[in-house]
Amino acid sequence: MPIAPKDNFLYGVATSAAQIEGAAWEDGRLDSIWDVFARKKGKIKDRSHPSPGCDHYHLWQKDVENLVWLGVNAYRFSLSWSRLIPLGRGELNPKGVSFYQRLLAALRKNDIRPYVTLYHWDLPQSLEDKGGWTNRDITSWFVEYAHKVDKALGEFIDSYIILNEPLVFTALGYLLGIHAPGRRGLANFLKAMHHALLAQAEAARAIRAQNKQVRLGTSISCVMGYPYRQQEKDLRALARFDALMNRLFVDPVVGRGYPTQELPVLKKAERYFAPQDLEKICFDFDFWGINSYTTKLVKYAWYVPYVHYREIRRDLPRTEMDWEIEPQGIYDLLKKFGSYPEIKEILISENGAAFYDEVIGGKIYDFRRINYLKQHLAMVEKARQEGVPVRGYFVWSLMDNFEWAEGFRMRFGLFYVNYETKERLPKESAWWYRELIRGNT
Ligand code: IFM
Repeated sequence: MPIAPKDNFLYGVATSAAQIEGAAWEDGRLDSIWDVFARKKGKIKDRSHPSPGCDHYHLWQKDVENLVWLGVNAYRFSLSWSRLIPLGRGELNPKGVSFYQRLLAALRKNDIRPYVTLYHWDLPQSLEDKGGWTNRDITSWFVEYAHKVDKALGEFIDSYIILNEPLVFTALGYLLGIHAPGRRGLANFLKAMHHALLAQAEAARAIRAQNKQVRLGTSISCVMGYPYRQQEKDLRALARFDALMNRLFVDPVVGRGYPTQELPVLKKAERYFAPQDLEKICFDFDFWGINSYTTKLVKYAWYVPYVHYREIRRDLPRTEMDWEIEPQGIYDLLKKFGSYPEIKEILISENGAAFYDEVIGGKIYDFRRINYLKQHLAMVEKARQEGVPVRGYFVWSLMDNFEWAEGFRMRFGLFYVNYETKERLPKESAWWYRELIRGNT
């Protein structure tokens, strides 16, 4: 059963600046780490560059019209730090501010609540040149950015999402080097992880101090894991997987500390702690955003350093990203986080699927995406009926966009984007979501 709008449920869609805006060097914007990373050979699988994006910077009015057509009551998007403060520090760029003011005003006029992500992976390159997330000073850079943004835009914003998926940008960007800025090594990761948590809480406190109305949350990437066998070794492997994939950026924030029992390697981060850091990384968020796409089967593996587990491929349907489709995962995650007394409210801040989409006679028959969304929403509703405080659901994504290291070839959108003409076409899933929101499905 769809959730009736009268239940005050948010039906939204989500995007991020670096993935859709384009206009990379226009009106004062300067390079983010993704602009620099994507220029390096072999980093983006389809050899594309994020700079053209979907040209949302120029076509934003069309995109707001599409939001209105869909009937969503919330839109999650991110601010580009490099557009607002091109060198990362200093004065706000008036043209950048004006762009977001116009967008926010249009959303308000159409009764669409903005959920504004402050940081969705696009650090200004000049800050990366100073060490980026591995430099402890990022805490004050980020607070300064948050403070200025909120002064300029806060009156139009209902809710902030402070960070998007800190595990992904610290692990892929600073440990494995497969995302920007392409750095590697455990020490880099541990520093980036700790500084991201510090910056997150300090920025949230800075906003709270000057803006009492706004609601504050943050979004984490989550993957529900299941044991290969019901045996001690696999169950312990699963606990390590869960500590890394789901708890690492939650437990320290709610005052439970880093999950060092499961992952002793995290103790190595202590050398980067200053007194009171464990208190400083705590913040009592109004809501938590859960981004959930897939699940994993986990098996003990002694030879994998630090985590001692590996993932086993299951015979399940998969998306174009090769992610297994198992809707039960989103339900289990909701039950898991719903049982944290420190978590007051949950949003599914991302859920969606990439499939190969083809335009046939002006239409895109993406029935696999419709099924995916339907099945996941049903699980969200089940959890909600069982008392989990889940208050909203955001489809990733409003439109096809730059899927990071995959480039533009992975299409997650409800709207198909023709990258030659930048034309947006509603896929069948967009029509379906629209009907669902109207209560007709
Ligand atoms: O496109 C990304 C988004 O930027 C963060 N969460 C996962 C999505 C799909 O990979």
